[in-house]
Amino acid sequence: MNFKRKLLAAALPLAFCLSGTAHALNIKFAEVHPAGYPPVVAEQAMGKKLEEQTKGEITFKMFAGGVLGSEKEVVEQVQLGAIQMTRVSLGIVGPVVPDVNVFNMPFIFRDQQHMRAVIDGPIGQEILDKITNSDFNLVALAWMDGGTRNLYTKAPVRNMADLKGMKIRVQGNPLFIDTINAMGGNGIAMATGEIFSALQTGVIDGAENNPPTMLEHNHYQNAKFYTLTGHLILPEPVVMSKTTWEKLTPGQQALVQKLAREAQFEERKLWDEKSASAEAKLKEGGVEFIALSDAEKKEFVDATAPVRAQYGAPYADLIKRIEAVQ
Ligand code: BDP
Repeated sequence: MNFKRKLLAAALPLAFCLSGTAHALNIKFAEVHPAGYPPVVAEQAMGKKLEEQTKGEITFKMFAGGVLGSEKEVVEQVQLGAIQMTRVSLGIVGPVVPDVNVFNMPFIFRDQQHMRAVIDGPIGQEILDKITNSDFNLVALAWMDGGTRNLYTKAPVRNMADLKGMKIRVQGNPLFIDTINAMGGNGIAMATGEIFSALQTGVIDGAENNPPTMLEHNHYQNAKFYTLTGHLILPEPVVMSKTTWEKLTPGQQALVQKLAREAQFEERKLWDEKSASAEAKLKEGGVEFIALSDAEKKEFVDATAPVRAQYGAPYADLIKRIEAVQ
């Protein structure tokens, strides 16, 4: 190579960088759920629109099925900017941003419709902003629906007394351990990916989750009783690393925000379909759904009142506003 050519070769990458066309921003999106799961589908649709509408300035790749790690590990990577986006259960965010724990309290929402009305309105935005304005280097963009969580166990739980002493897996948040303990069980935190074998080997007696997770993560194979406690209705924020966010132009930021919000409503439709089909498949797979009478359910609600009192104390006004949402 002669000298002139060498100079050209050295200058070219720089020229591309300056023109801004050569270095697309690549988004790796981490999901603990498998391909085809409602949020995964909605997030992929969001990514596709993002690629199209930025004409490839932003690229998007989904890493489903937990291949990039547990939710806790992924959140840490997103904080560092090594992974650009993820959706996590709010349960995992609580220990990092305690203000969000109001939504993580047992029986804080009356039902799924109430939760949706709250997350769609100003309170939902306030909680997203709490995440964004915390020191944790995340920008919270929208909410995915994660349905209602009920107990599933190897031996039937037909009332609260049956739960006594049972080891129940929860997400890594002390609030959830306290919740299960208040119900008489023994809350044990572990990552999603460990539940299947923990149920199989009897390390735990049960777990708690929505029907799609119980089905798609195969937990029903070793836990055949599903008690409809409805103790948690957890929405799930879609977050971007602030490090990534700050690399976007204001126009790109607005687009990401808009598309994430669209995904919030698209996922909801998918969620309702999936919940219904998961319920049917679980029943076909031999799972007994155990309905509770009002009095039986009230036992669970009353037993967890101290947890709400403890964790909700700093947020009395917010809780009143949540209760007032119709
Ligand atoms: C599912 C959530 C997922 C959690 C999982 C769990 O969608 O984000 O990781 O529960 O309990 O419902 O670990």
